[in-house]
Amino acid sequence: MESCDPRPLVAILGSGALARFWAWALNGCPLWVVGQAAPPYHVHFQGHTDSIRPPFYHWQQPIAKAPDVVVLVTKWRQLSRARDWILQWAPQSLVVSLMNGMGQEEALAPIPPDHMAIGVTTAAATREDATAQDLAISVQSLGQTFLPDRGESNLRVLQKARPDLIQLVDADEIASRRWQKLIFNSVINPLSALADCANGELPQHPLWALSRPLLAESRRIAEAAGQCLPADVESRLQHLVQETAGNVSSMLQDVRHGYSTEIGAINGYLVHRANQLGIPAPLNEALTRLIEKLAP
Ligand code: KPL
Repeated sequence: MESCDPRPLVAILGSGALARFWAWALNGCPLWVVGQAAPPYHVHFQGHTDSIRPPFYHWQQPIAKAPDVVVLVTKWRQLSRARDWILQWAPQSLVVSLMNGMGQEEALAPIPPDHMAIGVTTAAATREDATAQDLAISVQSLGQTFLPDRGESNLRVLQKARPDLIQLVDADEIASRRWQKLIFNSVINPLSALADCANGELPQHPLWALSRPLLAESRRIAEAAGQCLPADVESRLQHLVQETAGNVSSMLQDVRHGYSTEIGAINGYLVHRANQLGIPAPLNEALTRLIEKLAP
């Protein structure tokens, strides 16, 4: 029987830490998950455990009804599979991308830009899978999630479902937030992956000595690319490190699981922009090479 629920049907693409986070955060909305690792997911947050069992489809499974909204939270290594899935099953849906890094627009190119809302999130969650059947995450920080306000009612409904997490902001603000997140990721992710430690232990690690010059280099690239970043970007970085202290960064999680990382969409993207702009990016370049060697 057709559902008469007026709320949009949401499909979450991915089954890693962030996908489980969103399945938990939007629990109660009509949603299902598409990915590799079938629920139940156990979510540890502030001393409590919630177990959720959203309806689930494997990538290759046919779906019964096209979703209204697709929340794209896969890793970059799964992006082409996610793109093909969207083109096959959800060509008219609104795609909300909350992936790390930059360049999604180009990578998702056949999907028309007016079907896409590229947002940014500072939510932090770490996978804690005990076994392949026992899928768990610990949520370190709910963070904040920003989505571009283009007047879509489906985004408004999502925002209303979680007004504590999701804010709709204008195009300039979203661009600046995406760059800020990119710059923070360009420091925290590779340094934590090389130091092999949780975010909160980074400031005590000798490699953290690189954080200042690296932040300055990434910032110069952003500014040369026309971004105006807040003056207190350095203290915002420190705040993010503290807020996500218990988190194992997504890059370190990838390295520990033997997966390829998102370095190309983070520091690699900054190197690419620096080359286009004719400015040097030695630290971003060195870190990109080191991480590519660590996790090819
Ligand atoms: O985005 C993150 C990541 O790990 O990719 C942060 C916010 C740095 C949290 O670890």
